[in-house]
Amino acid sequence: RLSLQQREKLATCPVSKRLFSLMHTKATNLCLAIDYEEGERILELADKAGPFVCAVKVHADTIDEFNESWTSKLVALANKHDFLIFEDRKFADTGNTLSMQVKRNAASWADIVTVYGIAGEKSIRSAFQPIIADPSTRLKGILLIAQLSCEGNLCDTEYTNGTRRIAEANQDIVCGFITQEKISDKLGLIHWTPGVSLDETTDGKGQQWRSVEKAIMEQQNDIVIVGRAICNKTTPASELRRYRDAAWEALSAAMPKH
Ligand code: UP6
Repeated sequence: RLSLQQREKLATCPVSKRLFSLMHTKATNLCLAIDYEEGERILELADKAGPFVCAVKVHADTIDEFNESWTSKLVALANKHDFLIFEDRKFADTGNTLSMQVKRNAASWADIVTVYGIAGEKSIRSAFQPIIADPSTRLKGILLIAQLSCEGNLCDTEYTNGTRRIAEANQDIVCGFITQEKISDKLGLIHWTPGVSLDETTDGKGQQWRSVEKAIMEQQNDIVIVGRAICNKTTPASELRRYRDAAWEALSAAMPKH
């Protein structure tokens, strides 16, 4: 692997350049998935987590009292701690609809959103390129969902390969992938992986968790996305440190020293 600074030079998506730089500066490749329903609780944990994470991931459509006042508080925390705001909306539709959905639901407050590759390159590019190029919108990159962590999911090899091709051909707007393993050799693209826990292997609802070490060293992902393994513990602060350290140690071991 190359260093984060070398990869920053190769990246063309604006959010990826920023992300490589802040990962290096803050020494973290941990993304915290805060799936609480109470908006205030999310903000409290995001403030505590700020120094340990490169991104905070939310699902806007699961949050009580989700509104502009809440998003402006989250943006203030992201600016204070220098982390990305990740709205995990998992968009999948025709280009015109995608564009309308993104403008209304995410572009003004999220740095990055997830999108399925299923609708194809033209729909994705026509919706996201103008939004990402607009200096007045916060959104500066998308993550294509290449693989899912849940048992029995329908992302087969053909879908994953098609999604990889869309990402590689649109690196000005695509930051990288949601995936279980490294799928592209393009070093400007970033592999983000959910399904990570150091204590449990399943939630009994289809989710499959594996260790940080497996996700980064064996499956060669860059960023781990950790949710309940941190957020549902009685002491999230100590878990944040534990997961940040484990993930950073694994990534550092795989990178050149200079
Ligand atoms: N997520 C997955 N797997 C995927 C894609 N996304 O778990 O393949 C999302 C979930 C959740 C988070 O929607 O917000 O990542 C994982 O949370 P957990 O660690 O609590 O399971």
